Amino acid sequence: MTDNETIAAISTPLGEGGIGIVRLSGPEAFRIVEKIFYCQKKEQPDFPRPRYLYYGHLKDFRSSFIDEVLVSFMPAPHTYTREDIVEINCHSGIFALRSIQKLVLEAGARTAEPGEFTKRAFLSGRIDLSQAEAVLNMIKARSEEAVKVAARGLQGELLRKVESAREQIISLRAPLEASFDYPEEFDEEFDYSSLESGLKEAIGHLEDMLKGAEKNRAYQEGVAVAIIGKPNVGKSSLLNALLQQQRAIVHEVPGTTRDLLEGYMNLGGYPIKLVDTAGIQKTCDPVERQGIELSRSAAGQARLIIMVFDGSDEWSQADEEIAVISRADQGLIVVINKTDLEQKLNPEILRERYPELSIVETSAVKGYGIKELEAAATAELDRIYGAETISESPVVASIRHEEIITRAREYLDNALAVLREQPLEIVSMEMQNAWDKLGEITGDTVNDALLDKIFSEFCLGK
Ligand SMILES: Nc1nc2c(ncn2[C@@H]2O[C@H](COP(=O)(O)OP(=O)(O)OP(=O)(O)O)[C@@H](O)[C@H]2O)c(=O)[nH]1
Ligand SMILES: [Mg+2]
Repeated sequence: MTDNETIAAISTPLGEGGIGIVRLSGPEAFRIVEKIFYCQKKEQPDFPRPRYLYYGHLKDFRSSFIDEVLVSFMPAPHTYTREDIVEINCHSGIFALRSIQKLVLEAGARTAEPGEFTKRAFLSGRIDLSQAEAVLNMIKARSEEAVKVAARGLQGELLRKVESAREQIISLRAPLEASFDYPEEFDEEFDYSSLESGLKEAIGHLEDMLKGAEKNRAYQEGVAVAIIGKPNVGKSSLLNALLQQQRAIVHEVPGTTRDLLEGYMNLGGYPIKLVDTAGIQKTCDPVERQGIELSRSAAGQARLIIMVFDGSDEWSQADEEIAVISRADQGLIVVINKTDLEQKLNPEILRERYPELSIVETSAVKGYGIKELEAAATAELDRIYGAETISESPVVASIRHEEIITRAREYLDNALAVLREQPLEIVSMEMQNAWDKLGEITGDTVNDALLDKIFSEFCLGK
């Protein structure tokens, strides 16, 4: 299935570092590197020995010295792509790496597309699509928990669960199909009840796979948390305190923050994208109004809202407008800030409005209550995503997988619904649809356009 070209890419980050790697994969990989690699051991009859590290240097076609390198030759099929692979360990610098990349292209390789090494690993059957996506998740993981989820995907946990669900569907369909092919042998009443209980069991398995999926996805993709409030309550100060850096401009003039400002942090293993927003109030200033629209849209997209009120200021209509912003499906934390100043805000107003929440009191300037705010946010995230630990939850960690399993479950639901009402051919077709759909996770029933889309999200060189 793979094309026959030999691909090459810089596989380490492009920057200054101890070691950089240029990697080649394909049938010409050895010959291409042998043209430019100079090494004393080259005359030995067993050169190049598999997975042996050769010291030498690279020269271009005008015999100019390029770099001192260590090169390993890994013959197919026991490699990442199942093709011949060569890795050139060189000095890591942008120009050093680029000049080696240019050299291997001159020698006959072509530049790899993003994710093409992993795509070849998939096309050659070394890994399935769920494992290929786990590779991507591993690279992009922004917390330890995200790494754990990706590692489980990489070891094929999702693959095994999906395959067993598909096998279950096949074995349920077998008697159905036999009754179509040999109707004379099935003149007795069809055994509806065992198919019914089998379908229910299969639906139960798919539902189990979806449990905890949202939490896994949160670990993998991160959680958007928006800080909202009227102007000057200390939103930017709280963002800075949480991020422990002077990320946002803080000023006594209300309306300081005009644009959305993002910072990244970790809360209880959840990678958080913390968004500071412009203070929301009625205004005629067109620029401020645009900023406020952005604030409202950031609040709308957030999974968790940190709603900030100024303890040193009396409750006002502007606070009233903030208090109605969060939706029932979002997490919410209510903060009274500026508790180091004389308090004019009556906290009862908030307690009555949010009887089920504990209200966090902070002073962003003095650093009071920041740990409590973090703990409250972590507890709220656990509440949203379910507090079960990661090892108990399944390995579904992407919206793509979630949608596929949900769709497959719908097909099985349909099969169950029409079981005693419609011809068995319809039941069987719905089961076939569920089986096909699940194949999109492993890559068994996936089209080229979808494959291209998935692999285009990879970085170059992977
Ligand atoms: N005393 C005291 N002052 C605070 C506290 N938090 C913020 N401030 C001050 O309040 C002013 C406004 O703070 P910001 O963090 O800029 O407030 P903001 O909510 O981001 O304001 P806008 O961006 O204008 O909406 C600044 O002068 C801060 O130093 C606090 O806990 N205690
Ligand atoms: Mg601000």
